[in-house]
Amino acid sequence: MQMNSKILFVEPPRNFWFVMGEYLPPPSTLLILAAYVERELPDVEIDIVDCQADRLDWNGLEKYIASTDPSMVLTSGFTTNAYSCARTCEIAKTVNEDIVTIVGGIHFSFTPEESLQSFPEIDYIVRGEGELTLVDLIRTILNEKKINDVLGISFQKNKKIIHTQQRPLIENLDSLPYPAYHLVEKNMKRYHFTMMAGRNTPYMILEGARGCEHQCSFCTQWNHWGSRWRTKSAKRIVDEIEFLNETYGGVFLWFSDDHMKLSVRGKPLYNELRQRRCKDDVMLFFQARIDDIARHPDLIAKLREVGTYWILCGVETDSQEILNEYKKGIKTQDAYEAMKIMKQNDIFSQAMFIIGARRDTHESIQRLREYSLDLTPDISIYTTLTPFPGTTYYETAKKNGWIEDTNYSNYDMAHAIMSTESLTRKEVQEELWRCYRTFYGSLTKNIVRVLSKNKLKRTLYRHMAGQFVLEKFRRLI
Ligand code: B12
Ligand code: SF4
Repeated sequence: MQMNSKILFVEPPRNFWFVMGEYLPPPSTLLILAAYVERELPDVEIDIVDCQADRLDWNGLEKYIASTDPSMVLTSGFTTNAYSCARTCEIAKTVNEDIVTIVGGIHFSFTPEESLQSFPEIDYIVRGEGELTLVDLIRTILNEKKINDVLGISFQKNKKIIHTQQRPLIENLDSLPYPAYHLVEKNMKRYHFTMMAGRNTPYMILEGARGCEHQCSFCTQWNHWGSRWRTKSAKRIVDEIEFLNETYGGVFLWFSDDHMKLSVRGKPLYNELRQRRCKDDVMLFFQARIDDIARHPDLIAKLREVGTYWILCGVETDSQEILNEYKKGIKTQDAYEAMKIMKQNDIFSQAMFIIGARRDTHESIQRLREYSLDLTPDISIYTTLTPFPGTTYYETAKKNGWIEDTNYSNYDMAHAIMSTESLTRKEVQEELWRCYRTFYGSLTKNIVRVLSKNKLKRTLYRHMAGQFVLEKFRRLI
């Protein structure tokens, strides 16, 4: 029987990250992939179901798949979402065992052997960059050609796991189409990030660059993207910003880029944006390294003029020794400079910290807490060192038997996964709670913050200082 050419991208029901409050993100990865398939395979019928936005639980998803009768079901997730991806495939197979199930993304790219063994409901794993491989795979399946010729996939055949050769990366990211927001247009009003931009501010994710040329030991991103940083041109990025703003009213725009690389893109982005009307309407969020910010105060001031509103940066720890161990390549002093520059330019500063390094003790984490207070970022997010598959840290931790919790649902950086040399996993979890309590629990500081003139700051502190976040962290102990 000839297979129909209907493919369904699924954003499955997921648990959200309670730390950042109430939000509903657009399924950015699926939109990026769907746009490419739509352009390259115009005869293929594409649908996206976003279970969060459509308020579908697992039963609802099953009914949706049954009623739309796709021949392929595709989904994406990172480590903490691995089981929800597998469950999506399982449900597709329950509806109709002939549905071909395809998954991709960081987690599956680094665990193809393990994932295919644990989840027989997954037919194909697309490793690494998805666009070209996915189009090749769909075409090959529909035309019943030889699967082994598709580069960059892993699958099982006759109980044997096959990994085809890695596919080379796309050289020109400008060649990619805009993400397919038109396929989720009915949900546009639902995508929001209350704490970061307000409940009614349209929230969209866009991609300017892929990868990173640094090699931090706890991070998957450089490895996933072949240790390279590739960017779209400034014109293309700004065209995309303008398009999202003018077509869908996107205001809070979140760059998915792992590394802003101001030294290369700061000036061209400013020059492009300053000529566009949308600069007065958008609220741009991006992630930058603290050394990059510290070295480019002029560019931060310029990017503020054209809508930059919130910057997230990985400060990680106060200990230079641990920073070196992480291969982070920054100096603790850079963080003071970066925070000062963001403050001077009235940009919301979000500092990320990691606790639970092997040599961490109660005292060293106390020092990290004091350092985080001393830096005075607008918001501090503390996380536990998490051995994500694909990181060099994971390899070390696995070899040394440090990984105590192998339940991937807990790999959300809020659960302690490992002990340290002197702290048990429970003690690391307690320390994490203490970090939040110290930063957000001070009554006097919070009264000042909650009375801030800035409405978003008030919302944020009310959320963080409120019992909800602290209580959630306490319950994890
Ligand atoms: C935006 C974002 C979010 C958004 C929501 C994302 C969403 N749409 O659901 C929010 C803010 C909610 C979020 C939350 C979290 N996030 Co987040 N997030 C990102 C970010 C910055 C961008 C995601 C994105 O759009 N990428 C762009 C796309 C194109 O890249 P991609 O997903 O890798 O997809 C490509 C390939 O991998 C492949 N592919 C991927 N999936 C599939 C599927 C198929 C079928 C195929 C064929 C191919 C394919 O093709 C794509 C195109 O080439 C990434 C960092 C990053 N740059 O990816 C972190 C990241 C994914 N988040 C991360 C984490 C840890 C989290 C949190 C757990 C905690 C936290 N600290 O934020 C929570 C978990 C929430 C939850 N329960 O799901 C980590 C994951 C690490 C890991 N290895 O698991 C990342 C990598 C950040 C980092 N630097 O470590 N996140
Ligand atoms: S943590 Fe940041 S700087 Fe380090 S490798 Fe990952 S993306 Fe690059």
